[in-house]
Amino acid sequence: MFNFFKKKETDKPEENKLKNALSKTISSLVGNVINSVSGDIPTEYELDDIESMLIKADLGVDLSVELVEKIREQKIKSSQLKEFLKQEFIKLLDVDVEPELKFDKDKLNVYFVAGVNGAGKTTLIGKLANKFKKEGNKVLMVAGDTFRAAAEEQLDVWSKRANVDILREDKADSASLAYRGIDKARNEGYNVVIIDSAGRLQNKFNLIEELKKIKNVISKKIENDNLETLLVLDGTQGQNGLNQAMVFNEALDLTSIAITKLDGTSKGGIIFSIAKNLKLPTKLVGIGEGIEDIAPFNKNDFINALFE
Ligand SMILES: Nc1nc2c(ncn2[C@@H]2O[C@H](COP(=O)(O)OP(=O)(O)OP(=O)(O)O)[C@@H](O)[C@H]2O)c(=O)[nH]1
Ligand SMILES: [Mg+2]
Repeated sequence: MFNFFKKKETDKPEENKLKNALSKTISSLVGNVINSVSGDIPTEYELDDIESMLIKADLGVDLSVELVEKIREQKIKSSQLKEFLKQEFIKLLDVDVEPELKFDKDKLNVYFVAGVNGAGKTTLIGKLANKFKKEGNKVLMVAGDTFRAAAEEQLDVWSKRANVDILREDKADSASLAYRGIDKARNEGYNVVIIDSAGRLQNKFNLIEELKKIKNVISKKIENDNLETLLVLDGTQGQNGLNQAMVFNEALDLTSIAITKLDGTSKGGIIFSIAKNLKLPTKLVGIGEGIEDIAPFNKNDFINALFE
């Protein structure tokens, strides 16, 4: 049984951890909004304020305007505002796609991790490798960021922390390294391969072309295996992340998103914006710099953390 992605009813500490990490987002998206109204029905002035607050929480302009319009039209009372927001947020997350990270213990599971520099790719790979390893899997990391000098070293440190193997090679071509990583996994009985990639090349065009090449090579190697193409977005970057996601999705045909650095940001509204605009599931969230600071993105837990 792969426990990491199964909800554990008794897992209160995990829920508290998520709630703590989200504390600023909870204020920006829910607390401040609810506290901003005083009378029976929100006034026009208060509605304007709510709109600005939602935009600041990175829900996106369209969505913020749309929500406030609904509050106005449906004559939502101040006392109903919290429940109204909750129901709207639940609807937004109700994307019609598998929300759990692909994993099948009888297959080779390949995770190709992409994202702009500093988004948190390498850190996420360390955390994810650790989780998979603890669940009894044989994990191989591939140091696919061959561009930045210290990148392999950084992944190496994470491989030691997580106690998993790594395939690295100075100045290698990253697509060919990914190719060899999958071969190695097949030959040596690994069931999880996590491939890191560069976040910066000479320019953005080169980066996207390079990532496309790697994805192409990986796709050709995938037989009856699982491939998850994961985009890592920095949660503190808000709407910029949405634009990045569109570009990466176009190039790489993403299957999921991981949002990092949700701890300490008030801009967690980006999760709703992504769900609405991209129709791509957020499957993981990063909630700190430590190896355990990762959580599967569970819609109910997220909503509960925001509203309870
Ligand atoms: N607070 C917090 N910091 C994080 C989280 N994830 C990553 N970081 C920090 O973000 C910084 C960048 O993380 P990396 O994992 O190196 O990012 P990257 O995408 O691999 O960056 P490049 O290799 O330069 O493309 C590091 O200082 C991490 O410790 C998170 O969930 N919360
Ligand atoms: Mg990196």
